[in-house]
Amino acid sequence: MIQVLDATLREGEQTPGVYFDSHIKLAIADLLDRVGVQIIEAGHPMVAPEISTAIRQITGRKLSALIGAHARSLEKDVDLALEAGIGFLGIFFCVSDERLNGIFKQTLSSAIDRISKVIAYAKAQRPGLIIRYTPEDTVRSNFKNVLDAAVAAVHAGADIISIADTTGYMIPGTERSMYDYVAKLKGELARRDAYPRIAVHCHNDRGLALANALDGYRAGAEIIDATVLGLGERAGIVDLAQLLSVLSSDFSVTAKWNLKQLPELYSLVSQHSGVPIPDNFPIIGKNAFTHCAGIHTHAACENPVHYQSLDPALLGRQTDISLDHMSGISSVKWALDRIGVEFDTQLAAQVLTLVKSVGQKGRTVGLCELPLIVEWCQQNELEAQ
Ligand code: HCA
Ligand code: CU
Repeated sequence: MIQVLDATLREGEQTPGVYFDSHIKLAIADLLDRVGVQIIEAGHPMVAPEISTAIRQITGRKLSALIGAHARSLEKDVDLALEAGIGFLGIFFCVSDERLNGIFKQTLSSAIDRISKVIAYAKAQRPGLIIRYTPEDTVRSNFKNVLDAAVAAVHAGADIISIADTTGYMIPGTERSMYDYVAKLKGELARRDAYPRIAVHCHNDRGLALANALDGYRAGAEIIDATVLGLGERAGIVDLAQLLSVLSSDFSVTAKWNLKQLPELYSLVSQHSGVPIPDNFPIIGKNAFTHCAGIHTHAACENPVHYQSLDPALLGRQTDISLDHMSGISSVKWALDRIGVEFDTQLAAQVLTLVKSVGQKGRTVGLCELPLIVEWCQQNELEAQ
């Protein structure tokens, strides 16, 4: 069964300017738990004492989700994470030749030693701990280095190997395919008697994070990382709402996710991150299920499926129709019905004229403004008699 790991409180806080106060972190964790994500990566305790405390408070809430922390490949990071009471630990260490030679000044075998020691140390401290090892920038690192490090990590006690596309480098259907990478790594690990669960962590630098994550899933990845609003370093990672919606509606995943909680979660995170939700943001944006042009609204009023391939009810939302310069008589008919005004051809034509003229000023007529327009049209009609 596929598991979704939400990293809003860890990767999401790596968005420039984003920091969630501790009480907001708790509220976000609660909502993520209500959405039903299986793993919450609650932070990197070494970053600040407040983060350690917040992780401890989140683990103290006894949520259904597994609560995790992020750690470098160092015993002191592991100790701090364990003190926070976590059940999941993500340990990362890059094993690309460029990074080993240029930054860490280490050989591959000493890096692998370090990774194995830290993993074995963490497992010895808490045997039930679920450990993920991530070779950072996995997909651009030498495959042999990744494989050697992953095999050693699994043999030292890692349960999960995460394939990180740290720079959003992968492109489906090319030689940089996440599908091929997952398939190849799984195969090679099995040949070395290592059978970890595979996770994918896809950055969105090319706008392909979700496509790459789904590619990884089709090849057998069992954990996908995401964040609310796709927050994270640079262009961020996979957006949680998009991921859950596509898995639920297109891949028939029947996990116990409650997508109706997503709008509340998104508004909380948007408010406290200062990152606005664009109107045209898929799934959650104001316009995600709103039809505009007359031809569209005419067909959508008959049956929304003509212009909609996702059911807004999944999110507890409804199909909407905007009233502006593109509107047609069907849009007005729909809107009059919504505000409880009986349809009349003449009235509707007048309302449409006014709606279009407001729309040409670059504004949409809201349903609360519509009664005023109706009244004005009726008054105008009376005066003309
Ligand atoms: C980071 C990089 C990371 C790590 C992912 C992981 C990435 O910010 O430390 O540890 O699984 O994209 O590689 O987010
Ligand atoms: Cu990342």
